[in-house]
Amino acid sequence: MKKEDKNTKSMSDPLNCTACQSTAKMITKARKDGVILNFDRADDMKACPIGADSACCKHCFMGPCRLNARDPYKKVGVCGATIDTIMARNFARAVAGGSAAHTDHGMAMLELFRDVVNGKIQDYEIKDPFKLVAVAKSLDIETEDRSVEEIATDLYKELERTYTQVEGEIPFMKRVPEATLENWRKLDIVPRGAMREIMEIMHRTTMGVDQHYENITKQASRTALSDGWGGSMVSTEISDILFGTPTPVEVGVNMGVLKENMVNIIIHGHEPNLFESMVVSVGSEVLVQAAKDAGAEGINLVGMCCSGAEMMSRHGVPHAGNFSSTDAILVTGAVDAMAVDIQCIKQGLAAVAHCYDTPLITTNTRAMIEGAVHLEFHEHDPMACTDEIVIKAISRFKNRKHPIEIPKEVNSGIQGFSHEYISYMLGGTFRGSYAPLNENIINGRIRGVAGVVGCTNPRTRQDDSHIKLVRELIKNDVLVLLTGCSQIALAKAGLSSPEAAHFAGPGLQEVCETVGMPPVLGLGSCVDNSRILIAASAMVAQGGLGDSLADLPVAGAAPEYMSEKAIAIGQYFVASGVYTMFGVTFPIVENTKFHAHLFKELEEMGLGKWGFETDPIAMAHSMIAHIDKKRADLGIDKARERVLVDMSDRRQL
Ligand code: SF4
Ligand code: MSK
Repeated sequence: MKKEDKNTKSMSDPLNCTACQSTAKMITKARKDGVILNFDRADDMKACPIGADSACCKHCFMGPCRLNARDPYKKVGVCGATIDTIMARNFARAVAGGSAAHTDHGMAMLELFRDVVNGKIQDYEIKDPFKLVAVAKSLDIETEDRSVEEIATDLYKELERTYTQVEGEIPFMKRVPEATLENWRKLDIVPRGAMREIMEIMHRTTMGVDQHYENITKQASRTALSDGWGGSMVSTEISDILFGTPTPVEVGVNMGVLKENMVNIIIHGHEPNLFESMVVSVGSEVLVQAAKDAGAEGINLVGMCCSGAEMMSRHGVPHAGNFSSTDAILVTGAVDAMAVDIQCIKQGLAAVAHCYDTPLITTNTRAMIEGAVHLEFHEHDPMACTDEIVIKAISRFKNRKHPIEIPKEVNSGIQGFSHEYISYMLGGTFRGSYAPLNENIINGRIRGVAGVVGCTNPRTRQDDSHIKLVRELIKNDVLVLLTGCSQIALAKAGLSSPEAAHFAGPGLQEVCETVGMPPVLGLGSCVDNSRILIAASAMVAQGGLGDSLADLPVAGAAPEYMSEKAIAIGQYFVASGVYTMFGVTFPIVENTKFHAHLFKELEEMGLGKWGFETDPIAMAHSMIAHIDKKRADLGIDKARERVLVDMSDRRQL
């Protein structure tokens, strides 16, 4: 299923590549400078239509086998595999790849936590002991009269099961609403342990093992759930405990956060430990003095992509842009070093960095790039790496030889809405509660909640679908929760400020104005989609909106996704009961049994379902129609006539 729209337009106009003005300016400059960016490559590289439909298999060397999407049941592979088996296996492997990425990241955070607790690592500490206690309690770990170390040691042991356990249920199943969990037990999709689930999917999708698309999808669900309610959730919770739980903070987003007279350092990737250590290094008096001695006014640290989104949410570190802008920003000539760790790091960055003499520094043992400098980051001695990054950046500043052109755009907004803060914001600081959110959904001021997440993709106009989709949702009183590159797209569009409430429909606008919140709430990085699951569970636990996650008037979307991680996220949202829509393309052939399974039958089994739409307005209305159907099923559809907030309501809020 592939309906690209961008490539039918002329790519000579940068504004057909992106809705981001600063990225468009840098595309223009790159063309003048003779530098190739991801947009140019996307234009030049025709996607293989058979691959885009997932109608090819290269799981053994009797193939590769290619089936015809226009007549999907005419042929089978050499082994006899049908189109449904081939598509299901490819889909399941994407889920495994995405889940492995989140899970390995989560495991790295858990290992850091273990070594902080046992004293082997001295440079980090537990910043949020309250969250430690809350997470421990949620897993029935005894907390009364116990030290932070004792609780943390038990929490580590418990959470390690998320990865290594081979039988039983992963720990955070305790957070799943009972009716949802019972359905998962009945369907036999409760994850046992992430390593086992990913291993099993890889086994079952090799040649000649699992050759029933329904059974393969079952394992894809179990694996995806081990990501959303396992690897990703551990990553979010442990990162909050170690580095602090986000609370709202005003932050500038866009390329204008670069400063011509400062040493500019960009951190791009997904693991917050590198970035946390960078914050310490750029605060070093010795290094700041070295920057001044080199003629700079100081050191300017900014983030990109998801670790950038986490640091923006936790510490108010400015954010320079999302995935599709990571090479374009180097074209400013103002980036004195870009340090990267894992995930979503385009190899093409190396060539662009080389053109502007910007050091591109890889830091993680799992992720090296030919042509980049590798400075390995070790949590036992983090400053050895991060100080060296600063030194390299200062040296580049001193020897700058390329003209600097920094786009002026900076969009200020409020970021850092953890699921805890949503409950405090709506329920009161001393008695956080989801009751006001549920009440406002029941009385119809808020029609429902949408999670809009995921990447940007140079095969479609950057940020455009995110912005149009979200504006349409809030106009129709749907409260939007954002993560990852989507959060950055909406921040750049100015929707993260409370003043943007006037874009919302009358009910949502009243709630936003009463509470003083923006109509879109940014929750952090792509692993922080787990916050959406926790918030949804809290809504069910609060009561009045059904017994299971599948009952809630909610929907999800990743309108510009590009990563296997997004497929894993989509599948764990679907398995959790959410109608989840993707744009750009979907790796599946329509009018097949596997298509009907993902887009219809999963919902009949009490889960959610997939949807696909490239038009963001049509996508919004599919999501709204689904939300309205859930409202009708709950018997709260009559309350949608406009209810004004009176003084007593305001006091209550
Ligand atoms: Fe072809 Fe079957 Fe081998 Fe796939 S597993 S490449 S369909 S023979
Ligand atoms: S960084 S996975 S491009 S959201 Fe998490 Fe953005 Fe997608 Fe990467």
